[in-house]
Amino acid sequence: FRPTPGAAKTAALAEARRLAGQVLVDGRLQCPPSGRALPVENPADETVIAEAARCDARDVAWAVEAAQRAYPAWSRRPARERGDLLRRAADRLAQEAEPLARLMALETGNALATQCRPEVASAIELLHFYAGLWSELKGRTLPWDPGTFAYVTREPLGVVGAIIPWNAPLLLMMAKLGPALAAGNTVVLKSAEQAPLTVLRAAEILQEVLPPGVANAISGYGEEAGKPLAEHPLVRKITFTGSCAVGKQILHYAADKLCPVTLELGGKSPNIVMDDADLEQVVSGVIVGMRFTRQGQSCSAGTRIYLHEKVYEEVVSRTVAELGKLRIGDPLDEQTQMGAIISREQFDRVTAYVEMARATPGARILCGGRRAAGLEKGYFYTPTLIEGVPHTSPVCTDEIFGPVALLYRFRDFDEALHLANKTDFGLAGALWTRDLSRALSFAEKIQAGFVQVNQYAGPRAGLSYGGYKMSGLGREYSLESMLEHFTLTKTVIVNYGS
Ligand code: TXE
Repeated sequence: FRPTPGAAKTAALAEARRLAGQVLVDGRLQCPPSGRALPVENPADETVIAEAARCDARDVAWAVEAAQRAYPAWSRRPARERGDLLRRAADRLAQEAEPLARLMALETGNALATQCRPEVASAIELLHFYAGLWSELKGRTLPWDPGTFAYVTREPLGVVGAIIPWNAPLLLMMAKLGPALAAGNTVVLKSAEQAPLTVLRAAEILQEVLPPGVANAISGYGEEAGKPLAEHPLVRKITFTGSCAVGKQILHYAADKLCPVTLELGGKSPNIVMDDADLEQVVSGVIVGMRFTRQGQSCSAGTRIYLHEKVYEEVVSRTVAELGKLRIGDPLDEQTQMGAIISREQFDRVTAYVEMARATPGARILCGGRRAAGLEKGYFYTPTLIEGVPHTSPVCTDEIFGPVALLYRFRDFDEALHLANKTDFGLAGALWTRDLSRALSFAEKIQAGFVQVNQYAGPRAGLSYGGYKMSGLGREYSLESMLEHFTLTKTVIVNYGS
């Protein structure tokens, strides 16, 4: 049974109001000590849907202390039991998938059908993945000096501080909680001020299965809640997804206490189409790559598109035609393929970049470049393709994080590769070709952490995901992410006498 958009919205609004003002700390939904609130907006109609908790340093300390109290028992629990609890938690999320997806559509503006449902499924898959990794938390023994027994074990770090953005709240929540909890850490997770409710509801569901204090979810602004969380002396690991600028600040906070940090930051990823590619595949792949079904608000979006001169005109005209068919509108409507940009601030930012391109000599807007017609309320922007923007322009060097992609024409592979690598970022990249040696050469030479040939999918459970250069530090979604970023090794040498 699928309710009408109106009924789905009413149900999601009721859920948002039930969660208002609260955080999930120490095993239950409760109001934090400060009792302050921040408005959460529906980006599709610009109304306030609920007042979420606006945590400050005192609230953060209160949550971290709860996580610290839960740590000894959780870390000592057999890894297999932790895995079992996480698997049951993932199963509970699966039972609540539809209301979670609706709440997400309400507060993020992402379309229910094309973005929110698939995201909930991916988040559950990711938690299942980490739940199954308990047997990988193993150490090793070494043949050391005679009469000694030497071994290396893995231990959790303690309380993890996790800070996430709004663009994929549930997936990013599980990308942090999954490896941290599986390895025996406890967590305080701060959601983004624009999208705290889905995370809070998911934390409440996890809480039905997990011991109190193991997984805490708080909300608030970056400076007020994120900074004290990262700086708190009991937080022994920080994992962050967000902008480059804040990522750098996080490193500064961590420096004072020498705390390890994982950063998943922005991107401006290249998508290169050779003249021997299957153009049918290319057109849909380029569109999927731009992530316009989530308004381009994805760190892995392929927003610099390099087309071989022989196929340029054809790919451009077919892509423009396909983008014109994208149905933009109410995120809760089953027919909608593209929803609203998260906030007025992001909408204005996207608009400013497009206007900068419009004013650039030689640049041409091929489609979009304006607010969606007939949708005066809400932050709806049309899918936008621009050609002729110089590689030195901020439109090309900055991550716009909206439905805007740039097109470039090239003559040969080396030129395309050179331009593709001409960026401070290095998160993702793709090449479309039937030539195997070219594909492998691209994989070798592209400076990016997530590389694809003849497809442009997002991260999936099991395969490492993370950036080169300014796109971040560390890897997520994989076994390495749990072992390398959420455990410490300890070497023990026992001299038992010969
Ligand atoms: O990110 P911020 P914003 C990029 C994208 C976007 C831009 C701005 O280009 O246009 O960032 O988005 C918390 N100490 N990405 O403003 O500010 C904040 O509360 C501690 C790429 O939303 O980085 C939120 O929880 N925490 C990205 C989180 O950091 C702080 C996804 C992200 O906010 C803080 C999102 C501080 N001083 C945006 N300041 C990706 N990699 O996918 C803010 N925060």
